Amino acid sequence: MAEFPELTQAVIDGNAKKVLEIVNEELKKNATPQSLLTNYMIPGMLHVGKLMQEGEYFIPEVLRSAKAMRGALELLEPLLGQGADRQSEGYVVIGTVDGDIHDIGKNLVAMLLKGAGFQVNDLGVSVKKEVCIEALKAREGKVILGLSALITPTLEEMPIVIEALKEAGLRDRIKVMVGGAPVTQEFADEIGADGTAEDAAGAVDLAKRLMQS
Ligand code: B12
Repeated sequence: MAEFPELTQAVIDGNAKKVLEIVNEELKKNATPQSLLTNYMIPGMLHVGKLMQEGEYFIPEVLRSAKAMRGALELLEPLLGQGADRQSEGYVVIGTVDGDIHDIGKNLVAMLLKGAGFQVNDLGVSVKKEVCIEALKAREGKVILGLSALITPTLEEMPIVIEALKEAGLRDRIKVMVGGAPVTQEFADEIGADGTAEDAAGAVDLAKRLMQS
């Protein structure tokens, strides 16, 4: 079996207590939340995906790992937000599309956006298009809508939301960014989104570009 760093292995094992312990220890040693996430925790979750695909892990094991991730994300979130009391970079409404309940990646994107100074309205998971429209209407001016999807069938929801934006007369002031493991640049172009990014740091760069465009 492959050898992983202790923190990565603790995520794979779904050992929430150990994940928290190591994260706390590493923070005391001045590790940054970004590096703990990018170098250790996300690779752990990706390996869990591989084990699921290979039929070694089933939903209960995956949920244990997801829970361990969530506990540590709650601890890291305020730290990522430090220094964000500057002028707002912009306003982002974000959610996982209707029919899809995966939220670890979406939460990471939301966290890093907040950390970078964006105001974020996180609508949660399995968000209906009407709920997106409602949240966007409540805010004037340029707004970014971030849509996340992890399962291929729910990708279809993304163009449906974009169509709903057009019908509501909102498309010209709403910039749409889409993401999630199955989303490609080609798909984003095809459905008329304004951009996509492979990871949370890329999502922040993209959001900054979209605010300037
Ligand atoms: C954890 C997990 C679960 C957990 C979710 C817990 C939670 N709270 O999220 C549970 C156990 C609930 C689950 C359920 C299911 N899952 Co699941 N799950 C996963 C797993 C293992 C990891 C996903 C994850 O968290 N990745 C880590 C994060 C950090 O990465 P990420 O989500 O890709 O996000 C990053 C980028 O994509 C990007 N990003 C994400 N969102 C956005 C948004 C924007 C705007 C931008 C710019 C960028 C961006 O930035 C993020 C940070 O770097 C994946 C495997 C995989 N390799 O993806 C399968 C996977 C996604 N699941 C899968 C399936 C099939 C299911 C189920 C249908 C299983 C079932 N039979 O019930 C259900 C879905 C139920 C539903 N209706 O949604 C399949 C999907 C296959 C497909 N392509 O269609 C996968 C790929 C596993 C597999 N190989 O078969 N799952």
